[in-house]
Formats: sequence, C-alpha cells, structure tokens
Amino acid sequence: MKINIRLVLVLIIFALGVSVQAKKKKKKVTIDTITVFGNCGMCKTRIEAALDAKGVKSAEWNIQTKKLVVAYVPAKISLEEIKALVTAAGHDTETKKAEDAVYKTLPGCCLFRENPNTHTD
Ligand SMILES: [Cu+2]
Repeated sequence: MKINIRLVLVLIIFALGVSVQAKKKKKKVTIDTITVFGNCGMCKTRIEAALDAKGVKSAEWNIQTKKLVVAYVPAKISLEEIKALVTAAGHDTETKKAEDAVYKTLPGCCLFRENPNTHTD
C-alpha cells in the first residue's frame, strides 16, 4: 500500500494547529476589578499573598481606591474562588464577607470594619 506523504503531512499540521488553538483557549486570561476592604500596606501584602494561587496570574490591590485588579485563567480558578481566598485571609469583598473569627485575628490597624482608612497617606 502506497502512503500519500503529502496527505499525512497535511493531517499532522492540521492536528498540531488544533492542539495549539486548544492550549490558547485554556490559557485565556481574564482581568477583573473587585472592591476589597482593607487599610494599609500590611493588608496589601496579605491580600496579594492570598492570591498567590493556581490560575491567578497577577493581583494588585490599591490602598486608596480599595480596588483589586486580578488577572486569572477562568479555566483554572473562578472569581468566586478568588473572593473566597480573599475572605479566608480576613478581608471583605463587595459581595462576600470574611468570617468574624478570621477577621478578628487581623492586627489592629488592619481592622477596616471598625477603623476604616487608617494611615492611607
Ligand atoms: Cu492592614
């Protein structure tokens, strides 16, 4: 049986193209901005460290605006899961609140519910 080399090559190239496309789709990054309550540089470190997780590409929280800009791969982590990581670290988000027991473990200057905006400048 004669094998058509050209046809085989075309099929291989086609298969490679499909797999590259599938990989690109999986690694698609979404950037969202959510409000996260906190006060200071320690809060910033804590919030950003909490998001050192699989599927999160970058996380930057702004002390003044309380906005967290997070870049993530939705195929690996959801926005709800991201919020869960933030609340597990003791910080409230716009829709999800931290457990009181966790919140109370934060240092005094970080207690944003009682003392919002301590040393923001
Ligand atoms: Cu703080």
